[in-house]
Amino acid sequence: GLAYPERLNCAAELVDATAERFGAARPAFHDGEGGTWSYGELRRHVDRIAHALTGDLGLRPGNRVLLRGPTTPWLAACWLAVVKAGGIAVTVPAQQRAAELAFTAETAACSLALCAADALTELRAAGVPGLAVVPYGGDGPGDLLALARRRTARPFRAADTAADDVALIAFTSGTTGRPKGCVHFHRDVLAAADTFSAHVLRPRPDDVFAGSPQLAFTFGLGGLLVFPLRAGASSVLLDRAGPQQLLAAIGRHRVSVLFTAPTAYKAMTGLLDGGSAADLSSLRRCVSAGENLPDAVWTAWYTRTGLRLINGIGTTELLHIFVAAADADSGPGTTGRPVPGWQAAVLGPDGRPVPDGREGLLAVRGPVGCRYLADPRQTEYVRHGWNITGDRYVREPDGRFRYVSRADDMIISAGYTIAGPQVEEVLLGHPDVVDAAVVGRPDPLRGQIVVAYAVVRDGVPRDAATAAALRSYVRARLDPYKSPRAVVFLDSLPRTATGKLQRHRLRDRRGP
Ligand code: 3SK
Repeated sequence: GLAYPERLNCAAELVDATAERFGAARPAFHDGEGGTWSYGELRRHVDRIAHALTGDLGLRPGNRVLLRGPTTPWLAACWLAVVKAGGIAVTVPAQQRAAELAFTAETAACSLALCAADALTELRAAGVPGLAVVPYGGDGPGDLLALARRRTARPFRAADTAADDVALIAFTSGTTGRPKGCVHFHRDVLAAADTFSAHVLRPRPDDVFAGSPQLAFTFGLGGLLVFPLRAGASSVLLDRAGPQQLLAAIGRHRVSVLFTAPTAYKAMTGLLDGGSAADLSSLRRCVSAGENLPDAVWTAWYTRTGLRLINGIGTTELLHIFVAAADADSGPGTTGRPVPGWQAAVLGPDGRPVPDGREGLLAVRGPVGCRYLADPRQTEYVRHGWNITGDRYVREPDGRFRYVSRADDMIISAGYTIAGPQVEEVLLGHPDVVDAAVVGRPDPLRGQIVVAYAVVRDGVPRDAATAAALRSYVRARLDPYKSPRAVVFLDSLPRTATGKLQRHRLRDRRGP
């Protein structure tokens, strides 16, 4: 098991202890413009900011601090400084708008907000009473970094936090409704690194990490900040991290560890197939999570790069990945095994494990637990002593777990139960289909009918003939009742900021 000392500050562990263990001269962060900070520089920036937070801004242990800005080393340094000073980091996605910002700041009871100087308008428009907004990275005298520069260069003594004092509150991305704040301790942050990263990813100090998720999402916080720093490695923090920018960054920084979602792997493969030049020779570990990984995406990436994607499932509630397929376990159609330190089971409706090969709800338990901030949905997530993720899975006789669908993605039509994602996966294999979502639409005769929303390649007619071709393509590969009764063409599918499909928005659509 994981044994942490009773007094523990995860930011001090990630910066100070790593600098001492691996050397202060080693690179810690690269920005998108060619700048690099060593661990020594990172430590000095974090300490000066922490002095300014506690000295100029009156931050006290336990205060909640909203963090908002593009993914840069300065945002990461602010996060580390807040946590090192005993504050609680509440990072929001850079694109979050006023109404949502107000919801987050008020729900998490933030008293201070640190905001990139060029992104203040929306936060000011949120008008949260009692929230002091301090810019960073601007040129005003009250700018956090100006305050930090005027502060002593003496090392900052980390707040004497307990291992189970709160370090961060992360909000779920809202695939199923109103975002929920998830509370995580200092030890949870290190536990994510000491389970998934240490045992499955196995990074080395000379690794260079990069990826697309923002630090507001725990997928990104782990993959781009916590895991590289815990391993003495470095991380490329990119403000813009679309598929094109990722491909460019991999060659430029000799990236060896990549964290992104299946849609980005699919888009990168598409760019490479379309003739985009990219040097991927430095890559050795590629992690896919955030959504189910379609078989076609696994295979296309493997064919292109020779690398077996590390497929994982994680949640904001449990901070990071708890079931993963790497190395020999990795292949199309599997999420692999529980990460060492975690247990997983497939439960039936009575809360008991079902036999291998049978479908049920994925249940996990391990070193990190789900603690919602005052939300009654806690008792839906934590049941029978397990965390119920809301995903339907099968455990195969070889002990690997196979994804079926989100529990609420099942379509019941004329007495048949159909997993929408299975139909999507088939549609995605069609050469004209760029993106697809399959949901149930209420129907007086059948209860529900299967409806496919499809994004097709430029130039492909969005007409009845294409719809019929897609339906017969599915019929040729799945039981006929699974074939969509209607096909609707869209320019793009509704997705959250993390790229997760929002099927509920399609289910709520009236008409086509
Ligand atoms: O959002 C997710 O699905 C996720 C995936 C991996 C790690 C953490 C998270 C929240």
